[in-house]
Amino acid sequence: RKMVFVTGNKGKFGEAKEILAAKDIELMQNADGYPELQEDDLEPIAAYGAKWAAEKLKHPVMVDDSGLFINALNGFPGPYSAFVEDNLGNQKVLKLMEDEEDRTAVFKSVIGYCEPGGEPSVFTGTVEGKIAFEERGTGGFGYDPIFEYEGKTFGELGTEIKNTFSHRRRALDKFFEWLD
Ligand code: ITT
Ligand code: NA
Repeated sequence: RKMVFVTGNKGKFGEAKEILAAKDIELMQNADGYPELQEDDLEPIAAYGAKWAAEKLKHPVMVDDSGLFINALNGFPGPYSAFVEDNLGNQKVLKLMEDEEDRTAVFKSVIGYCEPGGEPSVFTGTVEGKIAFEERGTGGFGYDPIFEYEGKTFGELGTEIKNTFSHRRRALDKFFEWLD
């Protein structure tokens, strides 16, 4: 089975490609993008994006809207995760967290899937972790060097281990089960 993943993010695409290859799905990247709604939750953003892209490409598509929700910051950056990563970066996030004792955070990935003429479906995966005090590890992408899972950052764990239990893996597992 073949699937088109509409994303401009190489890190996301690489992870999803690996995860879906194990399920005999060949993933192709389309980097044309889609309009991202301004919402507090990721689900409507993924649903709208998948529907929009399916109609535009006239092909079944999946998208992945993800974000890092930091409890001490009331869920920030959440739906603004891409903007914050691109314009502020991990160091500024760490700065915001400097005096915070509550380091808990949730990484969330929402896969949106849609076929032309159809309604979108969404599949959510989450993983709970902690915000580190400094960037550690060279694996992964984006927030991986500051997101700790059981003492190691995703950057230290590397993509292969991350892929066994990440937010993205959990969302893709739900998606795959539904496809079946
Ligand atoms: P799209 O083209 O797919 O929208 P994007 O990078 O703009 O790519 P999002 O809008 O979903 O993606 O923004 C999510 C942000 O969180 C973005 O900065 C990602 O790099 C980052 N991110 C998402 N998943 C991540 C992961 O597994 N590890 C680290 N950072 C992640
Ligand atoms: Na985006």
